[in-house]
Amino acid sequence: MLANLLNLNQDGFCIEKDCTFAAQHRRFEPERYKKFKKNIIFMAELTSISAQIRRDIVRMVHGANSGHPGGSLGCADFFTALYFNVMNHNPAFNMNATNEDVFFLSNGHISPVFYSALARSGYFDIKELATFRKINSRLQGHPATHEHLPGIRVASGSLGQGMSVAIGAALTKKLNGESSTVYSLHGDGELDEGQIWEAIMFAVHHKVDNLISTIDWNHQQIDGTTEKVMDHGDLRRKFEAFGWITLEMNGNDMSQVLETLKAAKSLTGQGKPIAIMMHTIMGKGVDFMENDHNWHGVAPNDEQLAKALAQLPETLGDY
Ligand SMILES: Cc1ncc(C[n+]2csc(CCOP(=O)(O)OP(=O)(O)O)c2C)c(N)n1
Ligand SMILES: [Mg+2]
Repeated sequence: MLANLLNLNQDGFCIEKDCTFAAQHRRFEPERYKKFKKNIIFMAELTSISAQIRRDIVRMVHGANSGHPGGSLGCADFFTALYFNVMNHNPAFNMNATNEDVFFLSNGHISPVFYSALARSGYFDIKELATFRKINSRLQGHPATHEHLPGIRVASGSLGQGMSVAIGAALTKKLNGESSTVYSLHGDGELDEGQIWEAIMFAVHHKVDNLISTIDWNHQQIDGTTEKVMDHGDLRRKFEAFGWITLEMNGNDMSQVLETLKAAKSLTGQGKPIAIMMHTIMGKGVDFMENDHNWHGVAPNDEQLAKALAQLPETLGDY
């Protein structure tokens, strides 16, 4: 199945344009070739996980006839990289996260991608994804701690609060002498909230250098483009002006996401918080949802679901 996704033949050799590279390295540099082959299969694994997460998202939102597919689809690659490669975390969930990396979702409306990533990485049974937004489900529209869903450490959905929470956790880890990292994710529309900018200043003043905050810079929000609703200008320069270390990446290119998150990790411990400006496409992976704010929080109907699923390969098996 992975071979099909990447056009590898039965021996794992690339059938497409990288062939020449593969053939050369196979013949002349066996060690380097082995590394290349391992990498390409590893990337295929991550890409196949994010494809399944995208299927989960549209099926969950369709099943509930409500929810937020747009931002969720755009952030599927980021969640895959975090939960399947970058973070040191334990799916045998422990609220305190001692000696673990922690992630806080501040833009809580994109819960479908969060729930799918948690289930797919072993926090709870993938079958539970079918209960999304149903009465008495632990998978509420916006994550809440009183549902005791493994992986959820804070309620979110009321925008603007998650960076303050992440800073609190990051300071706690420093006080406890822990070297682990705190990650947070924010929508670009979410940056309209004043509390975020207080947190941005606070993190610099208090040298919160074990925090990596990512901004989903998709230029879309609930009622239109961010340029139309509230123009942020050059977000990267704003974070820099406030004193953060900043990085930028294409959040829908798995290798860039991995590289940038690793670069961010290597910049921790230098007295400054780190922000990643993540360019994504709202609705990524479903052509009629892409770049359209109307898919911020609307469920696909039966026909739209079928069209969407035809574009999203089932790689790990549907729930
Ligand atoms: C404090 C607060 N104000 C308003 C809202 C309503 N609201 C929900 S999502 C959203 C837009 C968020 O935009 P963005 O973070 O860019 O999300 P995207 O559309 O890209 O998924 C708004 C205004 C909210 N959830 N919380
Ligand atoms: Mg947005």
